[in-house]
Amino acid sequence: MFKHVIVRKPARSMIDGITSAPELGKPDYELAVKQHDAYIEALRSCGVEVTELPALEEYPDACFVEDVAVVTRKCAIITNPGAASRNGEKEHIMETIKKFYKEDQIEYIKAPGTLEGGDVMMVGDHFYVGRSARTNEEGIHQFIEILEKYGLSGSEVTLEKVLHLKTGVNYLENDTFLVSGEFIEKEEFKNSKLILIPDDEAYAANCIWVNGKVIVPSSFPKVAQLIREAGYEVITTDTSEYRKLDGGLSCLSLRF
Ligand code: CIR
Repeated sequence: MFKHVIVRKPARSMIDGITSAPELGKPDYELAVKQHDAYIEALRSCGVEVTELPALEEYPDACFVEDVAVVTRKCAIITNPGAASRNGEKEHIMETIKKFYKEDQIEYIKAPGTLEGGDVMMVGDHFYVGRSARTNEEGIHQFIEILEKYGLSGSEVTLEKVLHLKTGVNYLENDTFLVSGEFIEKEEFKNSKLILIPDDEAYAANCIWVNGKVIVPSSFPKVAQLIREAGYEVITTDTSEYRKLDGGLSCLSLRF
């Protein structure tokens, strides 16, 4: 069960955020704020307390707060984002993390290690880490060492086609994974229950399980239906403006 969620309001500068899909156009800031408010409401309806941090104009991508920390039931790990324009975001999450974790439960990924939270998928006490353009071998090594210190474990997952691990695979508890594209055949997930994401709804592989309910991006009816058929209550919320920056539902919050 999750009790707390941390989000960060989008900044007006988000129109200059990193994107691999400029053809989708620039985000509409006003609409992005409305979608963010609705996202917070969706989370609250799952019974969590939401801490909303102020926008950071100097960091266009800072609303994707998931990337700067990994929050576990034993410790919090401040990451070292691999995207140069995002690296400084980590300094702005520490104060909030310190409200929830004691000093000796807070760890740091250090250069030359890089790691972004979007590459980390929590499955109980095990953490899968994607080795991506943003998360390197040294970052993964440090991360697993930290986990082991707290009696947790981690393992690397290779990825080739997506930005972050959770762009393509997400855990819905109950030994159930949402898998798309390159993750459908991965050894790691083969023996679990898999919900296969159709290629034309690949963006919706990034859904979040929150206390028994699953938040799904709107306009992906096939995925919503598959998740309902798997027995979950589905809440939909629109993330169209974040999609323009390669961001999905998980990227917008830290859940713990
Ligand atoms: C970036 O490229 O860093 C942002 N535009 C999107 C980050 C998405 N975050 C995530 O998948 N956890």
